[in-house]
Amino acid sequence: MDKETKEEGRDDNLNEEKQNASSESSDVEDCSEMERLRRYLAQKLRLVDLPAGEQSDESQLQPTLRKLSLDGIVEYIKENENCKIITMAGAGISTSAGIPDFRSPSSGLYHKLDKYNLPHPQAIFELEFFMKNPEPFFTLARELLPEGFKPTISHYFIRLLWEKGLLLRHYTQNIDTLERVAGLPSEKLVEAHGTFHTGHCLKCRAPYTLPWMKEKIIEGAIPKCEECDEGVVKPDIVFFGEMLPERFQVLADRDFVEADLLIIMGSSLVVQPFASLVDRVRTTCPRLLINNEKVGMQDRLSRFLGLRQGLVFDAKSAHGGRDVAWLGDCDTGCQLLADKLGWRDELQALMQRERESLKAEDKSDN
Ligand code: CNA
Repeated sequence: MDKETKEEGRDDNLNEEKQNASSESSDVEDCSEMERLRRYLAQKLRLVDLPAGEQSDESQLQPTLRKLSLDGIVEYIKENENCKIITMAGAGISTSAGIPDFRSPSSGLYHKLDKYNLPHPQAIFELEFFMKNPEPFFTLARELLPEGFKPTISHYFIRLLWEKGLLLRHYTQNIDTLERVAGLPSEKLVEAHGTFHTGHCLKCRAPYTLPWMKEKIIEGAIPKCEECDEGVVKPDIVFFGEMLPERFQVLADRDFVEADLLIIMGSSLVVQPFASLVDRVRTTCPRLLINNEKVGMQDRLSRFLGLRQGLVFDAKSAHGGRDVAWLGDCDTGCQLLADKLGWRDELQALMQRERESLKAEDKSDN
């Protein structure tokens, strides 16, 4: 190789290095552009997780969990005297009362709907389908009606949180009214998917009570409005395609930013907008899931984009580790939590008192 070729070669290398350098610097610019965008979103929308050390003042001041376990949650509650707790529940807190959930394999209602000949399982709770054919819903309602079902340990645990002044609010997807039966006051309760407690005529909106609807449904009749003589009376449960109650929207906006702890129990966290409530607490608020299975977890795309979405049961996450999954039966989980908090006797006494008074009510009804 002559000198000239060597020089040319060196020039080529230099050019390549310069090009690499300039593409690296444009990469750096791209990265900083991305970073700027992330920060902008973080500030404006509060959607993005910033790396540890760049968190807002809010998160630096707040304590996170020392242990990512039920014991860590217990410690956290004990140390925060005025801990404001939000509970979120789904059908799983009522299965031990004998009411099937939707999605559990084999025992869930969606696996038992063949006899209704539906276009798809969810149709039974779709307004459009109900308007055309209300019969399948009322046949199913006979199985679901709050008839003789008793609240579970989980319901009474939530009531105990209220009695201890720790319950900011209970958000439920359940329509079985068992929170009311357990004695939770209505101002502490958000029935996000409505309730069987009341009903309305779909034509003239005349209101009806649960005992009135119950009588018709148990007889096997489709409840027809006695005011307009035409409309079907539908329990005030929210069907797919209907708006959630205004109370849900108003209180969710107010409550979730206030919460110090979120406890989610017995839900598959797939029905929106309820499921996304878990993302509305502050980034430092610990979240405890008590459920048969892990649910509501951050998906890969959200993780890749750094979006603050879904539960992250991973101590190394940018959340700094604040989500705990306790897997198993809701009643067992609530009992264990009560035991560890030193509330065993109180929970026991509360349940005994309430169950006796429900028995007395049953007797006086018969
Ligand atoms: P779902 O989708 O059926 O999920 C229930 C979840 O709870 C699943 O993850 C189960 O693994 C879990 N689970 C079931 N039993 C237990 C248990 N004993 N201990 C621990 N985990 C358990 O129900 P979602 O509530 O998430 O779905 C929302 C729907 C269900 C709402 O629209 C409700 O109206 C509807 N629903 C309500 C009731 C009720 O009021 N009791 C009954 C059936 C369906």
